[in-house]
Amino acid sequence: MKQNKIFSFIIVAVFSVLMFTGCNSISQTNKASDDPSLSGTYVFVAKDMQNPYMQKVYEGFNRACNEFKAKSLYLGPEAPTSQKQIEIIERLIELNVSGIAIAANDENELQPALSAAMDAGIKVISLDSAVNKDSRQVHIQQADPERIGRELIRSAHEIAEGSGGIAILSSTKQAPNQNLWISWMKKEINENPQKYADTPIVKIVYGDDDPTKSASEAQALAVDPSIKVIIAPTIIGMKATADVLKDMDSSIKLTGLGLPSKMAPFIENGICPRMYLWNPVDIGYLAGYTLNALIDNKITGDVGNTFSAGSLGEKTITADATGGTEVILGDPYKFDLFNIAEWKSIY
Ligand code: RAM
Repeated sequence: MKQNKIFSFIIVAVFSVLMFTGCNSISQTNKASDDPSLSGTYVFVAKDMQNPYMQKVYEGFNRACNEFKAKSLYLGPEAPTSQKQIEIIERLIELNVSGIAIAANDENELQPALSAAMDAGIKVISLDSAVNKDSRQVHIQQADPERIGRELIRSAHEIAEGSGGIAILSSTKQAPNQNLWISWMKKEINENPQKYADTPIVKIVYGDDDPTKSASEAQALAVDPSIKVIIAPTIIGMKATADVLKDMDSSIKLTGLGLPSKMAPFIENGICPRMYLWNPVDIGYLAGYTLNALIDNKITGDVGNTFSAGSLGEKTITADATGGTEVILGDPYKFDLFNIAEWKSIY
């Protein structure tokens, strides 16, 4: 394991130098003898590298790669922007990696770079936050987006006891996964106008998955008298909002998608009566095995393909809602006072 850590460090160091020495130096040294290629390497490109959720995804991705003895690399922007992800993808093409798994900061803007990667023979999947169907061979879907969106708004409605404004503190304005979940929240309300007549969505704000910006957005919501419940469909927004509501001794309640390890105190003190998530480590692990099946030509990414995903067992590729394909990890878990004690030490 130690050797693998050293190897990963060297790879990241090499990549960092190549990233910042500009394109010319890569093309000039791109000779067979001293080609700094990363061939054989599986890369997870995060929304942003600081996010603890993304680090847990990589933990699973790396575990899978160790099991089938492939090199893995963890990369991503400092802040969740699509431009930085494009730059990373372009470098990875030059470095001749074998596969890219990406949590996208935009559904469509990555398409030229990811299409170029696939044209160069690199296998491409998205996970957690999908690119459009033409930008990848398959998407790793943590759970049914419709189920996530509807569960979150129903939960907020129940916590509000049927009356009071609901605010959403999301990630970035372009985040494909959060925007899909929010669209299902709105659809649930639009399809049930009577039920939600007194619990409308009164505000949607964006914390950019930045703890500081999320906290300042939460402070503004906390003084809005029309708001009774906040939904944060991001683990960064959840933790930042919970801290603010506690510090301000607010009566506003919180639900959303949170890491049990970070949110346990707020479930125990009642600020967050319940929340949902899935295991991010399993997402990364499943992504690693999916890439491996593509790279080894065991699957093409088409509907009906089946493959072994290590300790997760046999998985089948199904149609997604956009005409593309996906592999679904499972159902979202609900975390509350009755089960948080067992989960807070797991992830
Ligand atoms: C943040 C990210 C990620 C999302 C989780 C719930 O970590 O926005 O994409 O899936 O929250």
